[in-house]
Amino acid sequence: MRFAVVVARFNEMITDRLLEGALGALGDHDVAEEDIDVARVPGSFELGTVAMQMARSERYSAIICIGAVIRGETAHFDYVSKVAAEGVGRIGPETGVPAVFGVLTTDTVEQAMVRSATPGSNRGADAANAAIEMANLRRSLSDA
Ligand code: INI
Repeated sequence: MRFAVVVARFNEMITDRLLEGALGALGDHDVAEEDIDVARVPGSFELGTVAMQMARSERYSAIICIGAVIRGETAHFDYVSKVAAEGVGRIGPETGVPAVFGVLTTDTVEQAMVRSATPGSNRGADAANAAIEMANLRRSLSDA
């Protein structure tokens, strides 16, 4: 199985921790490094575009999307998180390739730190585990 990981650079301190968690979980399931491609995008707003292109390439068993949208003071949070969720959410139904949402949406940096801890509760690892589960399910259903 091959996996793509699309990572937003915005809030990189957090998304690096989520990426580390995702790669750790893939490694724990014996996914080899050469079977993982990592693509970086400017922010969570752009995740869906690149993840869709990677899904359509038919090279991947699943796509893992990683980002961190932190509310702060502006309405930007609502626009970015909505586009990120809708963009990633379309990919599975439209292409048949599972795309999972490893995007934190938090009020504060502190909350994002807690949800990207390693070891601990790491949303990137959770997303990778969901991707593996979906990839296995897709394979078993197409074998049936
Ligand atoms: N992108 C994020 O991934 N997280 C954020 O919290 C964020 N905020 O708050 O602005 C953010 N903005 C950038 C956005 O994703 C796009 O890269 C940018 O608007 C260019 O399209």
